[in-house]
Amino acid sequence: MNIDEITFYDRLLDYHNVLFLGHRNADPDAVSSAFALAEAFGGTVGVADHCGRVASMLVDHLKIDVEYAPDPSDYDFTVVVDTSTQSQLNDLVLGDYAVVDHHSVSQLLSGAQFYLHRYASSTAEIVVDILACMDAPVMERIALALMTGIITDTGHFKHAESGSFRAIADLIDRGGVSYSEALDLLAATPQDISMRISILESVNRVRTTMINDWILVTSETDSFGAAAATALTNIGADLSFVGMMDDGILKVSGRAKHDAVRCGINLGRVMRDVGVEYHGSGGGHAGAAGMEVEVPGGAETVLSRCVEESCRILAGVSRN
Ligand SMILES: [Mn+2]
Repeated sequence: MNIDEITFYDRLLDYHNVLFLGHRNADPDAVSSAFALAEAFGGTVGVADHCGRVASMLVDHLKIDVEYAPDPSDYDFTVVVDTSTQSQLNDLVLGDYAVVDHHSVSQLLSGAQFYLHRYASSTAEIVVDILACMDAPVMERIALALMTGIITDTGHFKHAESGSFRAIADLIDRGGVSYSEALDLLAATPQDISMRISILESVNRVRTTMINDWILVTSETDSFGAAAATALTNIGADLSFVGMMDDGILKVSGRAKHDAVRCGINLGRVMRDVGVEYHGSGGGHAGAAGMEVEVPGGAETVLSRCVEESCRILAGVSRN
């Protein structure tokens, strides 16, 4: 049964010894949602296996007590947060449980005692509403945690809805924290040094093609190809294709700026078509896609084909 915030609060008061459980490789949205609810209702914060890089930093910095891979049968009730499928919980067996989630399709709802499920850019935004209707005080640590959940799940507000900004404003007012504190917290996340080196080296190997006013680039790297492709579009390319050779298999990551997608680029299709040409496979979204092909000769010809295909689409289009 889908219920509203106030009913969720009422129903949850019936339970003691509650586990608030986030998905595997937990992100700040999952950890902060579980943490805020556990503090407000009393209970334990758990994640299905471990925390991801940013969430780990959050847990250390805010000194959040987390149970890793807890056994739900040790608790009277579990509230699963920010999780839409059983596979995201690995093989944890849920007893009686509720769900708080924002994913559009959620397979866990049918087995839940009750759930609070609605479309939002982050689960943290739903949690902010629960705290508001409880009239619970929002401690500084909780406000900071939830803000990082919202910031990261919205891609630093690129995919934010009006509710994301309202929730942030609410946390600033009620938590007595500033937005810049949340940004500082996120900036403190150590970046993987090998990733940074891979990205920097991929920049060094860039080959540039221009058509009309579009800039297309290709590059190669040994690892972190997707991160390198994203970085290249962030520093000026409209389209980027980064190849990674591994044992005769070439993996290509492609990224396109919003403008290029608006003008007809669909990298999912480009990757699929070029992938088929080389007897491999490819696909994905219009702005982010990948391909895997077997090429004995190296990456360059395949990357050039990706550029050629994209140029064919962009040939008659200028961005204005
Ligand atoms: Mn989320």
